[in-house]
Amino acid sequence: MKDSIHANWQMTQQTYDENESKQVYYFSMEFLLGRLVESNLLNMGMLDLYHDTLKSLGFNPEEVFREEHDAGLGNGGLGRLAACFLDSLASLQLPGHGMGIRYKYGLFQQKVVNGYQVELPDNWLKDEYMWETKRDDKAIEVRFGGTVESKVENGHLQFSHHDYERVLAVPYDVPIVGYDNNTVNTLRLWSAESTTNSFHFHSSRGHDYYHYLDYKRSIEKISEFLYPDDSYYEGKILRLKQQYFLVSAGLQSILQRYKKRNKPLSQLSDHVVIQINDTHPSLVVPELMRLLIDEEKLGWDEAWTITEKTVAYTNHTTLSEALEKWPEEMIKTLFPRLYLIIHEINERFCKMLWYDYPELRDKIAEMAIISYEQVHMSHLAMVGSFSINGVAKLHTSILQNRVMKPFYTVFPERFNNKTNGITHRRWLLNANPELANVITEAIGKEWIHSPEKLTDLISFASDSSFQEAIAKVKHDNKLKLAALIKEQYQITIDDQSIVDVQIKRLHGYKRQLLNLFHIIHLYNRCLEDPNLDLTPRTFIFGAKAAPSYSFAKQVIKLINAVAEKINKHPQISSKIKVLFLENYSVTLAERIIPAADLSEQISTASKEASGTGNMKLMMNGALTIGTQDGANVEIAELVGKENIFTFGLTSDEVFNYQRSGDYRARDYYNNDRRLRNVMDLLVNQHFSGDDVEFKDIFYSLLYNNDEYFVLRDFDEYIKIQNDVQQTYQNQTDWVNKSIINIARSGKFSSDRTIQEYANDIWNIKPTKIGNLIIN
Ligand code: 26W
Repeated sequence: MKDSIHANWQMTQQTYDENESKQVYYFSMEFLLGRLVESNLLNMGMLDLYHDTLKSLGFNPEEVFREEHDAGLGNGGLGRLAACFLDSLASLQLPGHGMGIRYKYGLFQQKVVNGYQVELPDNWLKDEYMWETKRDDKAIEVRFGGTVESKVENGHLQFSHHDYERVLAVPYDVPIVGYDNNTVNTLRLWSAESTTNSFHFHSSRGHDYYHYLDYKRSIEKISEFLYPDDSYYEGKILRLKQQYFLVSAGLQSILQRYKKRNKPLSQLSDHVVIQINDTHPSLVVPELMRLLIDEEKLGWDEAWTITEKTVAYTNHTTLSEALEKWPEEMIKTLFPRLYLIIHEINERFCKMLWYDYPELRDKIAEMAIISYEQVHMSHLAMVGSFSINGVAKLHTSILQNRVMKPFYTVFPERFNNKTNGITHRRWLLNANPELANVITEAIGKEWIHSPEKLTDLISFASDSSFQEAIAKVKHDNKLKLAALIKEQYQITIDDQSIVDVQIKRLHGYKRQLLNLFHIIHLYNRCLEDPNLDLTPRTFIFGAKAAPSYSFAKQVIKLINAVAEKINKHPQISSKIKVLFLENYSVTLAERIIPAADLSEQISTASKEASGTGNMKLMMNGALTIGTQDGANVEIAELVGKENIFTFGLTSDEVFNYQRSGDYRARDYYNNDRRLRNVMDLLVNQHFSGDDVEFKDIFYSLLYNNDEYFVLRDFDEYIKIQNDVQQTYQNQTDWVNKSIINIARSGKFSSDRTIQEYANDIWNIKPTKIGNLIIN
């Protein structure tokens, strides 16, 4: 398999060069690939053959595939989106590649010990990584620190950089295999290495060898680990170094390849487009300017025209605590030349605002790239790119009308929406082959190439034999998940129960706490009335918390404490089970999602930019219980309000509360007995022998006025959860809704998303790769 991939890989790159196809480079600090053996076999059309061969040799294919370690080079949504995009680019025969970092350690492995999250290093490269190819011949030097001098030469101001630290960036290429075509694109992951010739040995200095080892360590640190922060910005100097390392190595390698085409730099944007995944790689703007001005000797205006036409920016969050702002001093010290360039971009931008937008004069301080000794990366990204996009309709409109409003006034033509998507090949065809088969039997296999064809299933929604087949697949998948849970946790789950899942990073705004309050409320009701008629439910959580986010870690402990109490209760445990599955990852998601009935998408409205787990679950036949947030809004539009469980504050209501300041969490506590009965259990040692264990959670709700409106949405959530149970009791009705959800999910294939990026932003077309003639 590897050989045929490598042959197609070479062929693809050669064809791109010969045809001079325009190339997209997707710059991202994260690529959350998961495993590749099975998905590559699937895309190569060899999965069935391998299955049969392994079986005939006496192996269990699943056990064999389990040997592969997940490539966990991402935190959550942003990183997994990048991986889905690569799959779609290759499958649509588009010349698009990833640029990332080859972290020695991926996202930490999570263990749950005594209910607490413990983080262990993810040493994914311990055994050789079969998919990567090291390209020493393509190594590039990246420079940090030092000083900059300027002098006038031939009437031009020239800058020279001295006393910098040299870091060698070595690329490791991973092939990205398209589905049922011959395309193989590249994910280029950069590793930081030192060379003895970049270190000055002085024979007179006795300790040089130790200095060298210190130096080597300090360089290798740059690509050592992925920061486990998701939606929370921390100004760590090493993270900034990582960002520049990716940007500088990536850009230099792109320019080297471009130059082989013998075209003038003025045409760069006809051949290359750079999409930046959030602001993390936004130093591409000043770095491209530096390369064009200092190395290629272009003038400022020409360099700026090229840069602005080449770079495009995607925003993935409006949370103010997640927007990157680096201290001016840090940028100045680490990248003295880039600092001067950013300063100049800022001066020109602010002047332009002053003269061309008199109505915005009082907004200049707020819009500046550098202000109050900080560099605002999103401002830099917006000023330096020709396209600015959000990731769901609601998110884009919040950017335009609120968070980035003055920028929208200045650059209205730059803003656009690209609703996220997921690759249906991994998340349906590969993760849930039984469902894929049932679909194909009903409507043929056209949907695999054209996922929007899934709408043909609509006419089967009330067909009883089709319903039966769909219900059987779900049940079989529950049995498989039950077996995994039994093996790992020695807990038996009821295969007739509603499988209710919330799988995503742990964060206040995602409101795992609201889900848990519903569970505790059901528990209280069972205690009050042992004969309560409750449809059995299995609540599944999967979530990693950032190691420094103590609130999130306490929520994990609380989930586990509640689980312990309920699962051990002699009567209640037959109706309710609560499971916190440790080490949530791409691979675990592939096991849970096919078995899910209910998809929890309950973020505080306005806070979840899009969500993509919502799409994966929908595509696998789960019904959504959700707020009107992110892409949930578009799911509701597609399936109709009778096929989704919507509740809670709207984003406008949330903004109004925030503006007026008249939300009073305590009133909800005082006025709702059920809520009081739930919350009091947190601080009266019911779930933990320790009465201070959960007090921070309790206080955040009552004394810090419940930032995420958990108490406000509690009542509506309980009510709609009751509707869920009612609907589930009528299986015909439930399965009918489930089929409608699957049928409408084709819109959320990342093929649709990538086609929109290709048409509206990148202006790229497919390049067909010929068949290799193998004699
Ligand atoms: C600098 C710290 C930091 C790290 C990561 C800040 C912000 C991030 C990401 C932008 C957070 C993220 O993953 N955002 C998610 O992106 C997904 C893909 O677009 C969306 O579906 C999620 O709603 C959004 O939270």
